[in-house]
Amino acid sequence: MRTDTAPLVRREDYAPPPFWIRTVELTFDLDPAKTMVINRMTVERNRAVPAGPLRLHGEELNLTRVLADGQSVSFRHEPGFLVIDNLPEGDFTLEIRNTCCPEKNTQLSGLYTSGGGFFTQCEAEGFRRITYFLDRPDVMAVYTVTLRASQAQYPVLLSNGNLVEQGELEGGRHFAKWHDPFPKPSYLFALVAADLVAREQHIRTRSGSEHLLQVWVRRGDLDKTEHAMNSLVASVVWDEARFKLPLDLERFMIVAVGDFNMGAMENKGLNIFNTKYVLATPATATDTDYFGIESVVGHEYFHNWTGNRVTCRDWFQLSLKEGLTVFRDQEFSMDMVESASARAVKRIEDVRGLRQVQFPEDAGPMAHPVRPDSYVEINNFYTATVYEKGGEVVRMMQTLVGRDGFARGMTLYFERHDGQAVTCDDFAQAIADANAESELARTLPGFKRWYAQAGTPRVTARGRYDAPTRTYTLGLEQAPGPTAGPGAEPFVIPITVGLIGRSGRALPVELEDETPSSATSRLLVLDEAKAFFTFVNVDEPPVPSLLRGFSAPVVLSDGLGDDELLVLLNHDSDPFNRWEAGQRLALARILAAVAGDAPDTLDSAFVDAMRRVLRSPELDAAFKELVLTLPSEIYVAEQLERVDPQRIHAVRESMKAQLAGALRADWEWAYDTLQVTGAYRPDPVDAGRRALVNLALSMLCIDAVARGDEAWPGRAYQRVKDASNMTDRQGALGALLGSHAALAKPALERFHALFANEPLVIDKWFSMQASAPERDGEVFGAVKRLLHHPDFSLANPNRARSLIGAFCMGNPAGFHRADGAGYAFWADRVLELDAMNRQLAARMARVMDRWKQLAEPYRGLAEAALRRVAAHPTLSSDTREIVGRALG
Ligand code: 0A1
Ligand code: ZN
Repeated sequence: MRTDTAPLVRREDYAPPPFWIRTVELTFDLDPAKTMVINRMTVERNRAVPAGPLRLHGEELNLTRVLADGQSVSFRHEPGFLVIDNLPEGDFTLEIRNTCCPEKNTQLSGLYTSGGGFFTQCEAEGFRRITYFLDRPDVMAVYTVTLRASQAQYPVLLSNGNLVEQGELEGGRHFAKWHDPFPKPSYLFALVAADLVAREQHIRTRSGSEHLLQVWVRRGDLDKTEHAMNSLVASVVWDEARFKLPLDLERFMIVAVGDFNMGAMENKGLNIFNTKYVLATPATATDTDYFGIESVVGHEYFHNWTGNRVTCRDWFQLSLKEGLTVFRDQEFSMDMVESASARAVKRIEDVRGLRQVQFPEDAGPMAHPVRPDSYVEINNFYTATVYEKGGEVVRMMQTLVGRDGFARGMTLYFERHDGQAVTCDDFAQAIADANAESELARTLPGFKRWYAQAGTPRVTARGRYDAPTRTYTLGLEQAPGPTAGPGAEPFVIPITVGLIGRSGRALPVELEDETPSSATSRLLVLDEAKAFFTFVNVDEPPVPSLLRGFSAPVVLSDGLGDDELLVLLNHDSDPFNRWEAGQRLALARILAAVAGDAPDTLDSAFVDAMRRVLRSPELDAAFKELVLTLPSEIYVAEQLERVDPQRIHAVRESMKAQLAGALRADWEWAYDTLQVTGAYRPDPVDAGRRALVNLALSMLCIDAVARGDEAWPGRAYQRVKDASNMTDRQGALGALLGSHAALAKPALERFHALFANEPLVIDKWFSMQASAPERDGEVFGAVKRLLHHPDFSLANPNRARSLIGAFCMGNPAGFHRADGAGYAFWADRVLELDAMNRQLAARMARVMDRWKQLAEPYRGLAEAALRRVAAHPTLSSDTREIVGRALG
């Protein structure tokens, strides 16, 4: 067990390994209490570095023997390592035998049991919990794996690559032998032994090769795998079409497991998934779940090239695979929809997520560059910065070289690096080299600062119109975010801009000395601290539409007032900025009321603008729902130096109630006219209508409860009982909870009774209660009671997240209590979790990242809770790193 003495690992200390492991033959005798592992490796000395002992990683293992070239050798243990000093000269074989105990593995890292089967999770450093190894991503080997287990209990035996042999053994046992022809790092190893069934599909790729796709689940879940399989087929087709990247194995498997720390894992040819991202039927999964499955299936599949064929040299390069693969899965989801509007909706949702999670991370104690410089526990760096900001960095590259140029860059990247373990620099270099004339190539050294400097840059824009010369001069200035560190240098910031006349006309965007063009949108590149751009042939004072499509992960301040924002909301041809204008109008009002500078009554200009959006015949329902949803409490808090979560909650709830009342007739119209009829289809058009109808229902319930009218809550209750799909059923239950309707209680009981045997739906049941708007401590009381509910278990990560995560992270007003009881609850749960699953505990600990921003009495109480956790004598290094940084 790692303890608080775990050392800091630094990027600058990277050194190549003194040995390579070229092949690995693993034999497992699977037993929940004592699994035996035989590990035969061929080892080569790395002659490029000085000779030294072989130091193999190992954690919670029992070693039974070590043979080098068939002879026993002496060895010693150091914390976390098996050290062998006297090895044969030259290359040799090494055989290690050890045991491990899967049923006691509550960390869910390494080999563990779940639902009566065996599963593995080796990223980032789980392989060392299975056997002794050079458990680092630059050591790539070819694996042959033999699994032996009871045939009755574990009829299905899977590992990476291709099945080469299987058969029966004595004593009711059987075996399967798998061979993966592609050299891979140990973190991509996987095995599964369980009683499972598969949905299968054969596909022929463009190049004519045949492949078998399988989605393995528990018996009884097969009817929930159609969408995952469709998503997998679509992913294979898309990667070949867009990037010419084919499926390279005869067989590609997805396996679903109910106990999993993360979303899913891209093990070569054997992806292991959290059930949440596999199982769906219209009755059990929402539209959001369906889209989540599509994107995670895509993400893991796309890793086959970006991560597996080309992997990371060291864990500091994690974004090499994660940022790039997030970008690819986002592009995939966008390419899956037909309309430009649906693409924009996806972009808005992605940016909303980035701002809600990554921006706060980048401003707080866990701020780190996309390519971090140091860590104690690498598992703590699977962050929104590495993933989502990393994805934005790749997106900016595509913006700077164009879509075709980016595809060319990808081709060069694979020509250069297929089969290698490389760095973020190698990737950026390949994209730039394939586009020698591009803005990326011109600015590459500066562009790479996105990998090196933390913090969200601030961009300030000021425009001046000159009527006599019909010119508009835009001044752009950048400043690094406060966490960028001393000496931060300017970023290379692509800013897509348009100019709009007061009547909504798109104006030309020609710069001085350019050949005239009819374009109404263009790219500016800000690569210095400050720059001016002069637009010509501008007939009227324009409203600038900057950072279209959110072309860079920055905070923009453009000084636009209400009138100008209304022009953008009503007329911008860029849907992202149209949505943004609406959010900014709302945000300005919330912030003014929170500060006490304005009453929390909404003005008619804002209400009318929202009504126009809701009633617009041109806009899609999905887009309307995004505009009409007020900025979240967390996003509001991020705009403030001192945060009073209760005040933010009160203001936002009051404004929601006003929008509910002022637009009552419009919500009724939306509810009545936009219902989706016919069979459930998880497509963006239907999903958008369901989202807007559900928003309308929740607004109508809020307004009705305030007026003492029972009709709308009655309708919502009816819908909980008889909705034909989970999106509508959950929407109706949410409307009752969100309006504090008396019918919420019987509706919850009904919901539970209907889905008592569906764990993923019971997760929703917990999380909806935990994230319901707080009033008089009712939600907190319910959460404490739910801890003792027979369905609750801290050991199952999905369930723990659905109650504790949903409350502590998703319910600011419930959690931040003036008596500090929310923080005490958090501390107790983190300590309980830490003793069984340190990765999960460390994630829950992140809730307190922004405690220093809190106003009193919250701040002092939060600090006390953090100190209590930090003082715990047996705290894991994972959680210690998080609370240590928070207390900083
Ligand atoms: N590479 C996976 C995510 C993942 C990372 C770590 C894990 O265990 C600590 C598990 C999964 C992905 O990006 O999907
Ligand atoms: Zn990933």
